[in-house]
Amino acid sequence: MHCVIGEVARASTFLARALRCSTIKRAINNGPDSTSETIFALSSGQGKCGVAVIRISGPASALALRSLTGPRQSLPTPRKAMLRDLIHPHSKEMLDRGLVLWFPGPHSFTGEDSAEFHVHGGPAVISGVLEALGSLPNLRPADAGEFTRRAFHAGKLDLTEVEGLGDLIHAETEAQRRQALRQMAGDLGRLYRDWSQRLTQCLAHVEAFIDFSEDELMEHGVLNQVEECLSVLRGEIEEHLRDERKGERLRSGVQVVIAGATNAGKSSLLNLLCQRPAAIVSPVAGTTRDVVESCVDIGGFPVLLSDTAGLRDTLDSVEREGVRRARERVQQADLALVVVDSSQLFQDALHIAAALSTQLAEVLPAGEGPARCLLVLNKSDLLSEEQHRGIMGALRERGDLPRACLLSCHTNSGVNDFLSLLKDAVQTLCADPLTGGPSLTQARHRAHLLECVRALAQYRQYRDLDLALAAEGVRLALTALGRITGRVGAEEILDIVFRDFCIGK
Ligand SMILES: Nc1nc2c(ncn2[C@@H]2O[C@H](COP(=O)(O)OP(=O)(O)OP(=O)(O)O)[C@@H](O)[C@H]2O)c(=O)[nH]1
Ligand SMILES: [Mg+2]
Repeated sequence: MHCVIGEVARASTFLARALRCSTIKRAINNGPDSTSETIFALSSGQGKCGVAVIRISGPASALALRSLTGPRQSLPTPRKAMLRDLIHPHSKEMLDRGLVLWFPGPHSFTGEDSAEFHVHGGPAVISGVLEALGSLPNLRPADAGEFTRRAFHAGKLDLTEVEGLGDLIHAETEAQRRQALRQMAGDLGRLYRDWSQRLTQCLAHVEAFIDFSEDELMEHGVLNQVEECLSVLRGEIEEHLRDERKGERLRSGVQVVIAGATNAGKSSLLNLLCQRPAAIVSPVAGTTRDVVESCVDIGGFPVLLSDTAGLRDTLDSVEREGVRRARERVQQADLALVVVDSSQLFQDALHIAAALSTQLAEVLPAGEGPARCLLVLNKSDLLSEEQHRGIMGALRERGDLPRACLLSCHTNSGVNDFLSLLKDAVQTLCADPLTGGPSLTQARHRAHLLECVRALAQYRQYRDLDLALAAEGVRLALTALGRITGRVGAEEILDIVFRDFCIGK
């Protein structure tokens, strides 16, 4: 035990010291030639595991490989795993026996000479190899996302692909993984590059017209072609923007709020959906006051569920705040699950549908709530057959009510039907990552695309007044598109994009 604690302490002291050194080094050398440094990091996850992967990238990678595997050993065949003893270059102590891989640049992830050590995933082995690498000249620990940053600078990935890679690492559901893989494969980048190429062509024609039209060297109708091309392009970009944020929603999760009167069974529904007692359930009306959140996977789609305080007038100031928060959540949510106690509903048998409308209006004041909502009629176990039939009949007759289902959080009856209704609703709110064009997945993309559309409007506004000013609009549109893929102004955007990357990626 003592020994393990000692190893962990040694590893963290070493890492802290190495990170301090690397920060100082970078403060001195903050320019683009920081890529002449060789970086290393543990690329697999932290903690004990069967195999850990330590990655190196930069000009001293071959030296590092040789230093740890013995100078007499030849470099491994490129991209082929070789079993080697790993020896500390100074103490000559054996650190582990593991696989080494050699990726000579430019055919590597970063485009630079790179290597990987696949070692046993114990803390002492990992810290031993990291310390051995840190003791070599010109090697330093990598910053968060630095391998990917180098890949971007080497032109291996554009910014949308970098974002796709980041999303893939964070993907928690199947649909998120599909969308991230598609973006990482370059689908979105290709779409934006195609638009850029068409814009570049238009700009070239407009500039040629400005320069040569007086000499009558230009064909007639060039500007008409430009006009036609820009208007088609604008239509395509606007269509791409009219996505109701589906791609962004799939990336960050669908916000689903559970709302309704006190004691309807909202917290019971939350617990049922997340399969754990996330919220307190009790027969006391007004049990939940704060918003209780839980992330769940609904049919491969990420959902952030929020259970809220039951809506009622109250003199209790804490509960009043809870009700205010509940209403705020309802307004922000993509989908509301309006929970109703069906056994209470039946007391007003003649007016079931009217009573449901009233409860809905209580949760979703006109024009304020989310456009989409599902009615969850809970506590069906308390209904007689006849009552059950009465409610189903009322739902059938009133086509203006949202989609509804009758269920019991106690007996689980009706839960499967509810889940498929919920999955349908969530799926409609998200992009389908397998069909259609690629979706924009970040607010950043949207902002640059809107900038692009505005710049194209400048072309239309000035084309008959001042062609040079109109051409400037096309140039601005191109810049806006270039910012999405990182072709333009990358440095200022890079820090934002790489913020979520971890060390070793
Ligand atoms: N019979 C029956 N009782 C249920 C069902 N679902 C919930 N209950 C009970 O109803 C009571 C209230 O449930 P909660 O889940 O706390 O209701 P809530 O809507 O969160 O209540 P507040 O937080 O007070 O607004 C508890 O006693 C639950 O056990 C159900 O399907 N059938
Ligand atoms: Mg509750």
